[in-house]
Amino acid sequence: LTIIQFQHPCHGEFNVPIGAVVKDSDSGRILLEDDEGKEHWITARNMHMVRLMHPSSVQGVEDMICLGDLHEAGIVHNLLIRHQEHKVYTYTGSILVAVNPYQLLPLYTVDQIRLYCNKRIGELPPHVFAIADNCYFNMKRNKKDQCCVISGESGAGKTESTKLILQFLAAISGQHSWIEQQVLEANPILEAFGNAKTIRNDNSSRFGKYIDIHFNQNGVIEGARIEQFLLEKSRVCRQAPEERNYHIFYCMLMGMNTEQKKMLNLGTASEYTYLTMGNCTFCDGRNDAKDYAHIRSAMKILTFSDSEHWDISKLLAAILHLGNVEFEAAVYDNLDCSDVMDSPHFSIATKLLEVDSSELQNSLTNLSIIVRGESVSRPLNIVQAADGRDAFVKGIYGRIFLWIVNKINSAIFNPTSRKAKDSRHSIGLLDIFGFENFSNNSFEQLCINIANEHLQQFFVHHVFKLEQEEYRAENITWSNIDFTDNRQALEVIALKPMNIISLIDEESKFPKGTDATMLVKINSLHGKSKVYIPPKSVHDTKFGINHFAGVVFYESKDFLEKNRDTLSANVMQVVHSSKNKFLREIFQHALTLQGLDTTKRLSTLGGQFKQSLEKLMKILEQCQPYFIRCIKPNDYKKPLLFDRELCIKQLRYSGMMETIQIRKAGFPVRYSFEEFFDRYRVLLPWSLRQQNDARQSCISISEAVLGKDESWQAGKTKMFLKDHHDTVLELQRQNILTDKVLLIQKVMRGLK
Ligand code: AOV
Ligand code: MG
Repeated sequence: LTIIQFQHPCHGEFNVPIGAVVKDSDSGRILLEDDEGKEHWITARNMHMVRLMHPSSVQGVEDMICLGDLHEAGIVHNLLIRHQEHKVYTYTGSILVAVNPYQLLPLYTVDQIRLYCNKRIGELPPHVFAIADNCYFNMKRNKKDQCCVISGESGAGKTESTKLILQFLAAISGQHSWIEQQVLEANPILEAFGNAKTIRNDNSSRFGKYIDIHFNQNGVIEGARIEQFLLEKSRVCRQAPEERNYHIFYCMLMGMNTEQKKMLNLGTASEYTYLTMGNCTFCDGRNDAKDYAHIRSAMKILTFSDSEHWDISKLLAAILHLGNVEFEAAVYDNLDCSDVMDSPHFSIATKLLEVDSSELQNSLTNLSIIVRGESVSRPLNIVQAADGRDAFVKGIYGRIFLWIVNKINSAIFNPTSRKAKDSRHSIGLLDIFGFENFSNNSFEQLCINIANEHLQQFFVHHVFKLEQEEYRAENITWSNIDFTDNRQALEVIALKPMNIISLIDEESKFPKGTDATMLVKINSLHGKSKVYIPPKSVHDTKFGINHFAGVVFYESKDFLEKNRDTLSANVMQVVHSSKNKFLREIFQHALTLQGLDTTKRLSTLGGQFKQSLEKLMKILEQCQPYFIRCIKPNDYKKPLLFDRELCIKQLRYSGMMETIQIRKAGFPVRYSFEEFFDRYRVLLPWSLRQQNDARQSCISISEAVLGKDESWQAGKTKMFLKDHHDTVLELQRQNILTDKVLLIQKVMRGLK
């Protein structure tokens, strides 16, 4: 059998060769079976499309820098055959590529954790545990904070990878302590309140998180801190078809006992408007009742008291009842007005929120505005009233979420652990919402995609730019590798003066600004930019952005309102006069979190998000980063289905091809001569120990251990190595040190 590649004529944009074996032949034709099992006859006329595959592609390789066929077809073929063999992970040097298997594989057992503990990358088959272990090892060895940046589109496996790393770190840091348990149990709570079923992912993260795990001098977990980014609040009131609201609502309704439900007047999910907009109240493969029990026990572990849990439940129930409140049109003084329709839901909501019923009614159907220093009340029509109610609900839910994150932090954050900063270090795990492109995209998608744009820039900057700049500065023999840089796009969208986000922000602060005036401004400033695609006509409200991962069209309607994210003064008044202490507390707490007092103007959602992203990027820049690229193999959440085009698209925009090239040619591991000599002096041959030139000693060590080829280089101030050199050096050092210890033990025994 010959393994070959052939060009399939009908693959359009994704026309890359497919791997195949020759099955049969007859006069002038050959029959190929491609790597998905499909058969194709190739005639003599098309034989030029067929070529031999490199032997390394036949079995596949664990590290793509060893791939002989270094082109898209080779990469995809390698991932595909590994995927078919349930091999989820593949390296590109120390960068991990993880293809979502969509099935539970026996890869994450206690035995596997033990196996990967204290092993260098490359010693064992690629694994997310190996990345976690090397993060931990490097933190201790280099005494430097580490971070894992996990990227990939929605459903690719970022959140699962994050959980696996956390589980591994908790296991190897080794104390089975309360704090480790608490850090692990924070997840089910965050996911209950911040994840939901979307069409892309049954457990889609609707917020971003950065978990910073703090270790003491001995490498034991001492605490952690969770930073959250921009929860998608609109989901509380509205869900697209086949999507759900946040898990917690369904879990609560399935898991609470009858008595509790009676106290909150709750029924089943199908009775609530807010839970049925997507026409989907169940999610295959999830057990809401069981999850509720887990959430409850996790809350106990994280020191939520029973009364705090009850306070949260009351507000969640109030949200559901408010969602069922309807408005009827009325006309007073020739003005379109609205009244709250009579229903038990309104009075139950009033009771749960512990507010005055007529005050709440008044605040939902009227708007106070200040005219010439005096407060004037204006009636709202039924649409405006419903919008106001939704804004109130989103305000409550968003603040519950912030309060919960803060509560979790107060349990897991150990303030003393950050004091002695020199001796204690951390590993940060970044798990944000993946790149999204739905048929209808709004302000939330823009924010999500900007966050992904930032991450891609961080990757490009680290893997391509910094690295090549350093080669030049250190006089390393190097031929430049081209790469696609999303810097310019990011500048237009979010960084340079008058960027798109800042224009949206500016228009939001402008009292007369509308979505339409906002579009006019963006058009006039960016109409000619390659990054921005203006609406097709004056009536069109959609604009496009050319992101690194593809063009996304955004519906500009409601952008300003979503960005302003304010509640009317009437609603705030109702909150302040509420007898529900918890309701008052979460509103007060949110203000202190933003560092604002009530008199100051709240900053916009986009503004806050931009600020928190920039802060995050600064933190990441201080760390030694590891990258995990999650790939989604198909759109159907199915095991063993590998959609070649979908994968090629993801590999392309993530710059995988160039990444393999630079990792193959480059020297991602760098040590100053002093660092290198300090650590590996034991590897210096005896005959050369008299040398006192640091550079020369490092070269001698490398020649002795790594050989005299061109695969490593000595620069002006540093040694430049490949990922596998680091592994070889560490293993040899370990061996020599172990031998020495054994020798000393032997001598000691002899002395006795
Ligand atoms: P995401 O975090 O990248 O999407 P998840 O980590 O939630 O994606 O993964 C989506 C689903 O894929 C999970 O619920 C699992 O069913 C499955 N999955 C992922 N990784 C594995 C694995 N290693 N083994 C088995 N199944 C897996 V999003 O948060 O939507 O951007 O926002
Ligand atoms: Mg996720």
